[in-house]
Amino acid sequence: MNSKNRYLDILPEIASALSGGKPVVALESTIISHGMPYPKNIETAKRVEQVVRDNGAIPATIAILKGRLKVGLSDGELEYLGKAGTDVIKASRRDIPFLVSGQKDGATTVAATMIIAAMAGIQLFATGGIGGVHRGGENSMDISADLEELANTDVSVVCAGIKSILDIGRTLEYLETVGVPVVGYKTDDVPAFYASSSGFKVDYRCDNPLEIGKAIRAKYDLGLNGGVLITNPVPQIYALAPEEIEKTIHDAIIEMDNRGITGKDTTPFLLARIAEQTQGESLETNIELVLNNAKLAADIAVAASGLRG
Ligand code: PSU
Ligand code: MN
Repeated sequence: MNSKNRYLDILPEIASALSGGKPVVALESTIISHGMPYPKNIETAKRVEQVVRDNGAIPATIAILKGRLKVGLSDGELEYLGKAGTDVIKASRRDIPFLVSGQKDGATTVAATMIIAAMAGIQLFATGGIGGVHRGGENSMDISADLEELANTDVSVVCAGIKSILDIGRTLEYLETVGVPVVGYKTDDVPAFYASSSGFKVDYRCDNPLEIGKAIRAKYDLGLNGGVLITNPVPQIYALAPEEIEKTIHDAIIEMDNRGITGKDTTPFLLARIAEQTQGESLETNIELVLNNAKLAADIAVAASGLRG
């Protein structure tokens, strides 16, 4: 047994899918604990898993529980994380060793989920939004560990683009520097999470899942470490008007600065504040875009499973 594997608990259904070369899609847990309020968070997590299944892949929601790296959660474990919310530690790369050695719980960010997915042999992961270079990041140096993880760990991530609580331009520059291709699914523009376009261009546009699967396969065959970032615009009917959301985000950032909120607390604060200010409209958009991403990730995983050999 690989020494990493002794820290991993992979649900039997997922382990057998992986050993049989069947498609598996990883899902994160910070989005459950810190990204959405209870009980919508748990309801959404379950719907996301169902969408993955309905599209022919096996879902693997990842978290750290009592120091164990969990690949696949029971309903009880999911409920626990959803109810505990921000009382659970938001776990990124730096947190994993201490949670494991201290037998603690952690909800995994994109970075930490990628690490654990890679240990389990999962190559594809669906979420809503990734972390990036924060606005003002040129001074604060607040750059999410998600970006370095995409640079180094062999897991590709489907997201709804770069949220404008971040500095979209600098986030894209950073990804370019560290060699992460940004793909647009059926779009030339990088989507902006709540809005379907940011005005920035993607590196590569792909119009079908197989094309994306082939590029990922080529990257790994060539030993080019790291992930591909697949950006998938929120369906138009659920998109929020850019001007409107921009104003809400702007006000939320001012409020955050006034309250002195920094570091890992910034994204959860902003998401909650924006949901409050839009009377839940942003939350509905957030839920719909995650479901949309889960479908695309499953489609890519299914297409990629046909490429093996
Ligand atoms: N964006 C969202 N919802 C989220 C997150 C980002 O729309 O829940 C979470 C993800 O887990 C992401 C993390 O990996 O926030 C990034 O946090 P930070 O910027 O502190 O690295
Ligand atoms: Mn940060």
